[in-house]
Amino acid sequence: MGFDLDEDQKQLRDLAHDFAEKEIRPKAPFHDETGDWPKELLHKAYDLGLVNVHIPAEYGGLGLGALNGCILEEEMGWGCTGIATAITANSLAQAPVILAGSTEQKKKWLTPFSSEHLISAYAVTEPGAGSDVAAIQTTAVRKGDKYVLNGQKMWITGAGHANWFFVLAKTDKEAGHKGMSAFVVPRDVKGLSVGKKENNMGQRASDTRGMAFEDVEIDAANLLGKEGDGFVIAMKAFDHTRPLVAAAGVGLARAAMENAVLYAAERKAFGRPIWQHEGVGFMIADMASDIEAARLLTWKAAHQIDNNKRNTLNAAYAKRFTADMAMRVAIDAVQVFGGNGFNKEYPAEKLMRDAKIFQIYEGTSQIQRVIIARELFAK
Ligand code: CO8
Ligand code: FAD
Repeated sequence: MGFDLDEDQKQLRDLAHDFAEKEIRPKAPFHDETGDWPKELLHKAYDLGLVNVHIPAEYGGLGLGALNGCILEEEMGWGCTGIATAITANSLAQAPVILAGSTEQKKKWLTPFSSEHLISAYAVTEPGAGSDVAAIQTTAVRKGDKYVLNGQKMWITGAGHANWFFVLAKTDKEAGHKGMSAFVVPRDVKGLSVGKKENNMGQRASDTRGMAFEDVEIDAANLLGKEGDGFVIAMKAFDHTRPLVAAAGVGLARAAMENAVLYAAERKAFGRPIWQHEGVGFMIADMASDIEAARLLTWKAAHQIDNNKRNTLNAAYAKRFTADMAMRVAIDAVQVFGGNGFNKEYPAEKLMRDAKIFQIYEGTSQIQRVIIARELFAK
């Protein structure tokens, strides 16, 4: 792998950048302020082919590799990570079906995305268990050719608009992570209810909700893999999606740095542009070099997927480093802007609020360190 993008990748980057600049950025403040779901933007992204990009060609998708997905994601994250999350959440829910679904299941659940703008959501976290996935309480009990689901999910991105959900549930409550199974649950089933949109600190364009399952019956054919495979399916999906999330974090940090550079060149204190004061210039130098480092980690984790190598360790490196880096860069951008950094008329404030979630969702920064330490000591 070289460090230069090929012509196709440059085109992809430019397409996504153009969309981010001309469509996402102008509307981002409105969606941040109101929390309105960016339906029109999602439709436009769909029409441009920027959504569902990882669905294999034989199921009607673009079959885009992980590295290309990261290139796309960085640009959309540069535009607005709230809107980028709303757009990309489909990929997270689709990943387990791509990885573990049978041909029939892939045809049934993935192919419709090619002809219609549909939404899918990934429902693993519960009110009582987020980091500790094996501690979830939702159950799925086999009854003839059906499974009956009971339980609750929390913080599910896109839940208010999803046509179907990837759901992790326990088919054997006594067997820990080996008793977990993975299902596709259509939205229109009896007993499934979705809560109100949560009023979050950042990424407010994205939709996050709780869900409840009360004697929800689904076809047994919606089980992905075998009973007991669910935990590993969910983990393998994270290996694929953590680099994408990291790429969006790189995009956010890049936006914060660019704003800081422009401001620090313009704003004067003590008779010179503030970047010429070492305290400010060094902050921006750190931003720039950390962004480069984060992108390289992210691309390496993606490159491993594209070369059929297990990337658990590198996905965790990328997610941890990028999340912490994006938060640090966004905080420093506020500092560069001084009082204006604390004000909603300037861009740094929103970027700082949006950055925080990178250290929480798709596995917190602590959990990434847990994974890194385990992987290192397992060797
Ligand atoms: N690949 C294959 N197998 C794996 C993997 C993997 N990556 N990880 C673990 N396993 C296997 C282990 O080898 C082990 O196998 P065995 O039973 O044979 O020994 C088994 O799974 C159990 O593994 P662990 O002992 O490591 O399991 P633990 O219970 O200790 O927990 C974790 C492991 C890593 C802490 C796990 O619980 C975890 O990842 N927690 C974080 C949860 C998380 O990331 N949640 C995110 C929810 S989704 C979300 O936030 C979406 C945000 C919206 C984003 C939208 C844009 C895309
Ligand atoms: P907890 O697990 O209770 O953790 C609380 C604190 O303890 C954290 O700081 C954590 O790092 C720390 N901690 C826990 N265990 C350890 C440990 N072993 N070592 C060190 N520190 C530890 N989930 C989905 O399934 N699908 C989604 O689409 C989705 N989207 C989300 C969108 C948003 C906006 C938010 C806020 C969350 C979303 N989540 C989603 C859930 C998200 O993945 C969880 O919030 C996250 O994994 C943390 O789980 P928790 O909130 O239960 O925190």
